[in-house]
Amino acid sequence: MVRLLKVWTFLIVLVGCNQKHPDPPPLRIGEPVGLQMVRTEAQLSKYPFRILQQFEHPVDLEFVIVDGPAAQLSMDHAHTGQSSALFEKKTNTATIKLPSLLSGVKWPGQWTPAGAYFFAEKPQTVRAVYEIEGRPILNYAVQIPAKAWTPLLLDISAIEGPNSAKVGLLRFAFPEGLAQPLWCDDVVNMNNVGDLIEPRKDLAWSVQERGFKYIIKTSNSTVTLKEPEAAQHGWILEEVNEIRTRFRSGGPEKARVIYADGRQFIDGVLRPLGIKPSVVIDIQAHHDYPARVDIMEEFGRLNRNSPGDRNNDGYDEMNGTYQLIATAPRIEFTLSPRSGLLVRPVVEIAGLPPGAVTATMDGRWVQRVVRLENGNVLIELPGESAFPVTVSVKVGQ
Ligand SMILES: [Ca+2]
Ligand SMILES: [Ca+2]
Repeated sequence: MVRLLKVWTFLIVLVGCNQKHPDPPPLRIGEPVGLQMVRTEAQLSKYPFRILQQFEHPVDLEFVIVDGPAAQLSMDHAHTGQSSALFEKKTNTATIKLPSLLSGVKWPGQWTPAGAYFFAEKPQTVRAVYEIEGRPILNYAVQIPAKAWTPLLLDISAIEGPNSAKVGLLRFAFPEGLAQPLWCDDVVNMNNVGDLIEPRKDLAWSVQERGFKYIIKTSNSTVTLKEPEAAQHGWILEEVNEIRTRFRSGGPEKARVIYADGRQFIDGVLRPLGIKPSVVIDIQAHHDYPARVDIMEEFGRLNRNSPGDRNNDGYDEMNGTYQLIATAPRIEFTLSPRSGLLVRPVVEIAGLPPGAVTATMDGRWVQRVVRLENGNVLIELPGESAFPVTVSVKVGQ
């Protein structure tokens, strides 16, 4: 039976793999971070889960082939319902018959990560293999922590070519046999395919999540960022809207901001995506020598203390944004180029009250105005200018 539910576990370990060629399989022991808590429960709850098997009745065990002592239903631990499948000591492999569980279901469609939850009294190494017609296609080893139901999911979307439409077997192997009992409850798959920024004619870019990766397409470039489930230093999405998307990582590169026009800043350094070199020169000059900002005092002030502002001049190099604080429902300011051109400057304004925001630049309407989750207002000013521009932003009529 297929049933939808929301994720409700606290400790989540998701494991993915990105493998294009089926033979030979990669052995990437320990690549996923595994035990780090990479997402909050609230973030995970946005994904629908489908339970393929709950191990509530003896007949449910027929969906598992065990190499070793026969699997049993156990009431000792249950992830859902009353019981789970218990794999005894000395079990070598347990194979889930996904084709039987998924008969009649379109595969994989949007349901790209698939796997199962495990529970052990002590940490347990598990190798997860996704097999099609006897050949391992995805292959991962991960350590399940002690005393916590932990999902081990494989990224089916990483499979390309004719194999992508075939339902495979999900094999869990235990090196040298299990030295302790292991409980398995819920075989699941998850739908995390979605357009974060839909491809549209009037937008120069799109942002999609598929399996354990983000795909950002700008007009001349495509960037694929692996999520922490698929790579040790994967990227966590922090913000996405029609102006930009922001990611962070625990790896050597910490912060990545990509704007719709292909401007990309990695740890505050401009790394343009598919932008003409002649335009890159102007963007680089604007980044190195940002404009002078004059704000009418009664409306607000420059924020010189944002975390990514290296020299406290009010321009945040990490995000490529001017940082302003409004002290009234409206704010007016002038940006005066110090070197070269202003190239689509982006301004982030804190302190504006809730409500619809409108902005004008030199009397013309500004189209790109976004209210961020934290209440700040993000504005991208259009075009390029060698001269000062005056901007007016207000909330309400
Ligand atoms: Ca159960
Ligand atoms: Ca600065």
